[in-house]
Amino acid sequence: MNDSLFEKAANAVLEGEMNKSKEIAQKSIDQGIDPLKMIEKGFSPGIAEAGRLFDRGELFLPQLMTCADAMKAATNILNQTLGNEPGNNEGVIKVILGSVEGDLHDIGKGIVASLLEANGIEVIDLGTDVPVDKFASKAQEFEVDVIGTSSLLTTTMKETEKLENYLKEKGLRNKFKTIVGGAPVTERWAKKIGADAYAENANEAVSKIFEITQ
Ligand code: B1M
Repeated sequence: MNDSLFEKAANAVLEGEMNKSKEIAQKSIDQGIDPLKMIEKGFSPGIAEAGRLFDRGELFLPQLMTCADAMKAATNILNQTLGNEPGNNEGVIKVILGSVEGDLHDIGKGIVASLLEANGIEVIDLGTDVPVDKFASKAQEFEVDVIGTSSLLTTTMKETEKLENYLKEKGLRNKFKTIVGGAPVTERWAKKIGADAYAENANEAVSKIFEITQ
């Protein structure tokens, strides 16, 4: 039963069918399917396949954008069911999140943000294309515990190293913990640049943030 809904979700994204995606997202909520499981097993394989076809030149950018819109419409619905509403988590761990400068990908970051909030972590989401000085100034302004970056491109991934160096230069490195994520980012990269943590997915982001802020 779930398997066929997962398959339908993947196909709706791959075909760029926004309305169908929304319908399937709503149906999965009505059926009581875990929203994160629905994203990971249903919608994500669809966008991953779209990415593969794009890579092979079998799908063009406008089509990929339509697929992304369908994916985003579904995750927007599912993210809301992950847990707490934003703003209900005052007094606990505070995390600033953003996609690094030059990076406009934000679907995964949105899922991470929602799951952190669902786990009682306060999230300040700076959006996309965030330069390192903005991460630093907003982290100070909001007195956060953790700076979290998302990078989806091999080129923009280097911004995370820039951030580590910037924080050091400004004497701020010890004030905040850092966590990095996004498809091309690895544990090895995180260690190389001196980030405090790496998370492969939204669930891991939650556990790693609890770990580094203990
Ligand atoms: Co882009 N794109 N894209 N794209 N896109 C990739 C990343 C790519 C791998 C596709 C491909 O060629 N196969 C490729 C990068 C190649 C590379 O760098 N080696 C690529 C490219 C080339 C580009 C453009 C340059 C294309 C062009 O213009 N010619 C362009 C760049 C724009 C820019 O950023 N400046 C571009 C544009 C776009 C769209 C706008 C069309 C759209 C983004 C829409 C949006 O986000 N609003 C898009 C999409 C959708 C993708 C793919 C297909 C899917 C990304 C996604 O949403 N995945 C992607 C291929 C792929 O990743 N398989 C691709 C689903 C999401 C749930 O997963 O984001 O990985 P993900 O998030 C996960 C984890 O990574 C992790 O948790 C999340 C949930 O589990 N995670 C974190 C993420 N952030 C985290 C932070 C953490 C912890 C965990 O802590 C803080």
